[in-house]
Amino acid sequence: MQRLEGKSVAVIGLGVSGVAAARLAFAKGGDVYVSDSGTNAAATARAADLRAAGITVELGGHDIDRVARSGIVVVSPGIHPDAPVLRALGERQVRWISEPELAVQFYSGQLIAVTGTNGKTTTTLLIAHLLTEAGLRASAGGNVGGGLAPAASDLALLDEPPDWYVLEMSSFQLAGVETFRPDIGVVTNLSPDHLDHYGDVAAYFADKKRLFSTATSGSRWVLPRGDDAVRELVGEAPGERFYFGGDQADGSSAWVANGEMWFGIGGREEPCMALADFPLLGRHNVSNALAAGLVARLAGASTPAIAEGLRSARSLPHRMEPVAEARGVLWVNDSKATNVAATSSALESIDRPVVLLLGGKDKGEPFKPLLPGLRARVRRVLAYGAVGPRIAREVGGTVPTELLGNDFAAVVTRASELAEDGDMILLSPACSSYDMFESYEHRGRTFAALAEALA
Ligand code: UMA
Repeated sequence: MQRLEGKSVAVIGLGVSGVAAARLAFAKGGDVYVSDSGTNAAATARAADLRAAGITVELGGHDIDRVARSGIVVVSPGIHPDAPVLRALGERQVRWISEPELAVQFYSGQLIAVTGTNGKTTTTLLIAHLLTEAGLRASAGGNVGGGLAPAASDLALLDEPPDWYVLEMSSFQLAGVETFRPDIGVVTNLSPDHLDHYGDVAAYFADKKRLFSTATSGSRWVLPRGDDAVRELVGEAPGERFYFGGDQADGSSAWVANGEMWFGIGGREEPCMALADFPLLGRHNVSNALAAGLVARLAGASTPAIAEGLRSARSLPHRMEPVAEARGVLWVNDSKATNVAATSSALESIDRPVVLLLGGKDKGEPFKPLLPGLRARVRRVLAYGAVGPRIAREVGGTVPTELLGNDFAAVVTRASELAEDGDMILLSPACSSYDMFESYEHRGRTFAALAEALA
């Protein structure tokens, strides 16, 4: 699809993806109508910007008749399938697509798509970094969020189109793909998630599976070795499979042996770099690096260039991000860990004693699954915030735990008093932040500022 002249395009939702889709469709000549059920200040400001550009915007509801008459309907990923607007469209048998599905119609280079439950953002941005460092022209975007990379549609409007588009794809976005066909598709891993959106795990996996719906014999898939859920997801999809994380003997193309990362493609086995030289913290990031390096090899980057790129990789904000170090104590901000699985994975990947800040808003998740990680690595749990008393009840009998209140500065100060030479003070709270902060970013920034002051 090169132009949209004479086509009416309806965009549902005026968040980051709605704005990007509307701008792209308008730039390509479409007759664009955007609507959002909200009327808050952010929506009003976005509406004003789009209207100034000449786009029709409605706030406070959706004109279903108008949407149903549109040639193309783009739905924002966060809108639940049971939302009245999508039910109404469903009743009229109106087909809709997701924003990246619109975007890729206007891409001129090769597409790398990254999905999975954890590690998507790190892997996506690392792939783009490795390709760029190797002298290839690459741009990253998609679900990434947090201002770290643009929406998929924004990449279609770049003055200088890249040769490689690297898109992070959530299950919500994959739910609305039709022609979306990655040249290289990556699944980082798979475990239950988003159960507040999906009725069950099967529905979540079914959307992820759409990554493979347009596969051809020319498709290339980068997959974790030994992940049964991923193997089932890929099924018999056409295309060549490349595995990371196993070992040389099991046919993996990227693996760790004797403390080094290795790549082996086309019968050529090459050591890449010592794990000790890889700057990102945690074992899960080694897995992300193997996946990203393997994609870069497939895209034509040399192993030495990948080693250079991995050496200069930097952790993303709020994801196992070292924020201070003093007197042998490392302060790490993992505020993005807003559920128990994320905190478990953080604990699994650390090999030094931890003073752990655990707490926030109560989402109802049990904390018992944290016990193995807590027992193995945690010197003391500091339970704080609205959910603090429940944490103290559920883990306090097994692991040394102190119950603190809602004064975050006091919590961080207490962590500083408790930490000994060689320890890590880790904010990996397993809860959302809304009892005390505006967002996980706000919580992470506050922690980093306090850490810097105390260290
Ligand atoms: N809305 C309606 N009608 C409704 C319901 C909602 O108009 O019936 C409106 C809301 O008022 C709101 C908009 O729709 O204005 C919702 O937009 P959205 O929730 O889809 O959010 P966007 O700002 O468009 O951001 C989305 C992704 N958000 C979600 O999937 C929830 C962003 O991922 C992504 O970065 C962005 O598109 C660009 O691709 C964020 C995310 O949290 C980072 N993703 C989840 C995750 O990673 O776990 C999936």
